[in-house]
Parts: sequence; C-alpha cells; structure tokens
Amino acid sequence: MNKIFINQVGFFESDKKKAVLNFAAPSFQIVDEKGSSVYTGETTHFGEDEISGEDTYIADFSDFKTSGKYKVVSKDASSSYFEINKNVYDKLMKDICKCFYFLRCGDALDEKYAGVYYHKPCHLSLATVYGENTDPVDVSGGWHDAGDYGRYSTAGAVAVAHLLYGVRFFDCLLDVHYDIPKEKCDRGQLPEILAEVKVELEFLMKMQRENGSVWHKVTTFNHAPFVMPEDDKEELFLFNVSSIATADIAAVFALAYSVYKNYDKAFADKLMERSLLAYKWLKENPDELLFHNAEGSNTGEYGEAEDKSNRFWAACALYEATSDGKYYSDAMELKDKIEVFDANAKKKGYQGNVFTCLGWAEVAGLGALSLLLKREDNALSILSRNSFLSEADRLLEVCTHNGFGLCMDKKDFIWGSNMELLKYMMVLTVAERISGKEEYKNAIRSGIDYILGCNSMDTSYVTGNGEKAFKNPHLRPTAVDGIQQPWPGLVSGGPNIGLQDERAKEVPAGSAPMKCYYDHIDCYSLNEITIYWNSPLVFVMAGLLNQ
Ligand code: G3I
Ligand code: 9MR
Ligand code: ZN
Repeated sequence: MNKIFINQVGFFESDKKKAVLNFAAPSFQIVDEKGSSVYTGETTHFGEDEISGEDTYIADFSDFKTSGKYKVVSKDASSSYFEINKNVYDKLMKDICKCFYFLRCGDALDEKYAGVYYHKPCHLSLATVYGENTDPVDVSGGWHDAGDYGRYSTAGAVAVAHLLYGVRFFDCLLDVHYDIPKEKCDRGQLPEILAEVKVELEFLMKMQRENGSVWHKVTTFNHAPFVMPEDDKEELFLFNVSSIATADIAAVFALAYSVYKNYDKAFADKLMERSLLAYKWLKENPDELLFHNAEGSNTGEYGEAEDKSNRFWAACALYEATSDGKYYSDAMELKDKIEVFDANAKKKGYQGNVFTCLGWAEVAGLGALSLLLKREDNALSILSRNSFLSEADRLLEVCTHNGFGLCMDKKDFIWGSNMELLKYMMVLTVAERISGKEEYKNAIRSGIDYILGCNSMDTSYVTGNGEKAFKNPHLRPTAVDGIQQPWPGLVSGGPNIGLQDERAKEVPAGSAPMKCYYDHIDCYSLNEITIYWNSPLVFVMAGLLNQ
C-alpha cells in the first residue's frame, strides 16, 4: 500500500522538514486543511534499506516555513496531519513530563491533578526484607516502574538522572509548567520537574539501609495480574542489596544535591549525606555484588554483568558535586577497568563508545555528563568530550544507511528500541551542544521525526501526540480502568526483533526490524512503557527547545 510517513506532531518554522514515501513518485504537495495545495516539491529516491522494509523516497520541504496545519499528498496517498508553528512541541513537552505524576505510587495522587486517571492509594503496606528475619520496612512512594507495579532502584536512579542532567544542561526544563502539586522551598516553590523528581528521590532514600547499601528493588514476589494498583495487595518484598543499585544511588544523590542546593538546602544536604554513606559502603565493599532474581520470582531483574560503570558514575558525580580529588582518582582507576570491558564488548560486536552509555545497565556515560558539566581540561574531561564527539560521528554515519536518516542499525531494534534511539539522541544532543555542528541537529531531528510517526509503522510512539499515536500500552491501569485512551505522553518501548512475548508472535514472519511492532496491550516486549523510556525523551526535547 502506498504510504507517506511523517512526524505527526510537526515542526518549527525553521526546521529541516521531510516526509518519507514508500512508493515511486516524482513529486509531492503540501495541502492545507481546506484542501488547497500550498507547496510542490520533488522527491529523491533513497532505495531499500535493512531496517525499514521499504523502498524509500524522501520528500524534503525544509524551505516551506508558513505556520499552519497540513498534510503531504502524492498520487493516491496522503500523510497524517502535522503542524508548523513555534509552539508545536508545547503539549508534547508537558505531557511527557506529567507522565511521571500519573505513575506515582502510594498516596500521592490527587484527583484534582490526575482527573479520570486518579487511583486510590496503593502499595502502602510495609515490605518484608527477603531472606531476613528483620522488621518490615516502609518504602512507600516513588513511581511505578512501568506497566508493572514494581519499583526498582537502578531504573529509578537512571530515570531521575536523565531528568536532572536535562535540568543541568538545559534550564528551559525548569520553565515547563503543568498541573501537579508543587511544594514550598527556600526560593518560593519548586519548579514542577523538581517537585516531581523529589517524589522519586524520597522513595529512593527509603531504599537505602542504615549501612549505606541499597536494596535492588521492591516488588511483589511475582507480577500482579491486570488490576488497578490499589487492588494489588500481595506482600511486598525488598530483594537483596546490590553494589549496582548502591553505586547508582550514590551517583544520583550527588547529582541531585547539585540541583536542589539552589532550592532547598536542607533537602540537598540530606541527599549529599546519603550519597556519601552509599559511597562509603562501596569503598568498604570493593567486590561486585550483582543481582539475580530469587528462585521462582518473575518481576524485573535489571541484572547487570558488572558494576564498574556504576562505580565510575558515582565517583564522577561526587567529584562534580564536591571537587574532592579523591573521587577523581577513583574515577581514573575505574576508567581503565571500563576500557577493558569495552574492548571485550567490542570483540562481541558492540560498536558504540562505552563512555557514552546512558543506562539502564551501562552508565559510564552518565558519569561523563557530570565531567562535562564540570568544564575542566583534565584527562577525564577530555575523554568525555572526545567520547561524545566520536560516538556522535559514528551515529552520523549510521544515518546514511537508511531512508529515514535514522541513527539506528538492525542490532538496535531490541526490547526498548525507542530507548536505544533516545540514548543515541542524548549523545547527539550533548555533542551538538559541545560543537554546534549542524549535522548533529539533523540527526536529532530525524530521530524526533521517527518517534513521532515518520517510521514504517506510521505510528507516533507518544500517546496523545499525533493522529496515529499508539493507544494500547502494556500498562496495568490502562488495561482495567475502563477509560478509552491511556493518559498522554507515554513513550512505547517500540519495535523489537526479539518478539519476546506470546502476542508478539502475531507479527508477520520476516518483518523488517522497524515493523516488529504491534500496538497491543499484551505486548510487553514491544509496547510497554517505563519511566526510563520517557526520561531520555524529556532530555532530548529540552535540548531541542533550549535553542
Ligand atoms: O545486551 C544484549 C545485546 O548484547 C544483544 O545483542 C541483544 C539481542 O537480543 O540483547 C541485549 O539484551 C537485551 C537486554 O534487554 C539489554 O537491553 C535483551 O535481549 C532484552 O530481553 C532485555 O530486555 C529488558 C527486559 O526488561 C527483559 O529483561 C529491557 O531492556 C528492560 O527495559 C525490561 O525492563 C522491564 C522490567 O524488567 C520490568 N518492568 C518493565 C520493564 C520494561 O519492559
Ligand atoms: O507485565 C509485566 C511486564 O511489566 C514485564 O516487562 C514483563 C517481563 O518481566 O512481564 C510482564 O508480566 C507478565 C509475566 O512476566 C508473565 N505472565 C504475563 C504477564 C503480563 O501479562
Ligand atoms: Zn503503587
């Protein structure tokens, strides 16, 4: 079938603008809402590629700059509507930020703000410390991780990190206003994004034991059935402490200290105290303590192969926050171990630069972001800068492999492929900020276009944003709340060649990577949502809006 794929939200007037056609046509038109043709252009043939499964033709209309609402038309096909104007991303930005509010756990949701998506207080019972005979613990609060109701320390730390690094790099994020309760701080009121992140930080503090170590997760023993959160009443377990969770928490609390000290000194000091406590535990426990699910338990594992990148992130974040050289020395020592890991990974086909890895498992890139913020000229700062620039250049080359100008290869279409893309876009965003290079901007633009509908699924991967936005996330409240549409601003995991759930097997055999997707509520390996798939989009959009 002849199709025209486009970013269904739209473009700023001055943006590069393109649609992608999957059929041969020499020309195309831009048509306004009244059906009048306002622009005619010629297509260029890119051809077939490995990821999209289409013979692609590109319709570039970058020089059309008149604000309004349009579609692209050619032969018998027309695209979804899109807009051109200077506020085109305002709704999207608010939606993707407010998403975290709807995922709150505990008694923090208020009907006044959540409207029809309100749910009763949930998961307030004390949690049993798995395998120990100690008193149960209050770990209420924070955000549900995803379509399930688990709360996981490393996932939470990484999502918070994307948001707070976003704030550090692009202060326009502090000016995104949306309807959530804001609390008082030394400066009056906390900006919305910081009020929201504080909810997760307070929960993460409860995940820390007195000795500084951090429980890897709090979940029921197995995933709940499809019920509202308040009806998930099974016993909560705090599963083992891990050095990965402890390091991520040491890192994110140090980062948060640097942000909140400008708003709420008492809270910031508490964050620093807890970060130092976690770091002390790490130093006293140099052997890695990884995490494996308890026998018979099926909630998220978030297993990692080693803890060096996590310890590196902690050292870098603490160095950035305190300027104490001992953290710099620790980071230098860890750097060599990460390089060894990188060399081994490269032997197995890993192509990226490990110092640009931005979570949930490999997090050395988050450490590099702290070093970039420090703006020094020492060895680690130079390593960070060079890593981001060289990785961004590698990505630019990948963009030339397909008709969508997308920085993804076949291997990137795994569970959460949209996060693979968004992490790359974070790298490009940072590289663009360091160098001002125009090509990076174009690659970021193609990524945004892809997420918002310019892909061979013809689907916007952000709910409520775009004419053909996905509607059936694997998300327990959405499955049972009786409300037609999920709340807006959720980012789907996206296509996954692994097709790792039963329903995903219905995707036609031999589908191209970009088409290994199904907007079905059962498809947790293709269509779940999670906090750390939303957070990198917030970072990237902040970069885009900051210009
Ligand atoms: O790292 C390998 C790579 O080397 C290999 O080439 C590729 C090909 O399969 O796989 C890569 O591993 C993938 C891994 O994620 C790392 O990204 C696995 O295939 C993939 O199965 C695994 O998926 C993770 C999934 O849990 C299952 O463990 C997702 O990243 C992760 O986001 C997801 O997280 C779940 C939580 O457990 C529970 N809550 C919901 C959340 C989102 O679905
Ligand atoms: O809903 C769960 C989702 O959040 C997880 O990502 C996924 C993998 O851990 O598991 C989902 O739960 C499924 C469970 O693992 C097996 N029974 C069916 C559940 C979903 O319908
Ligand atoms: Zn809950």
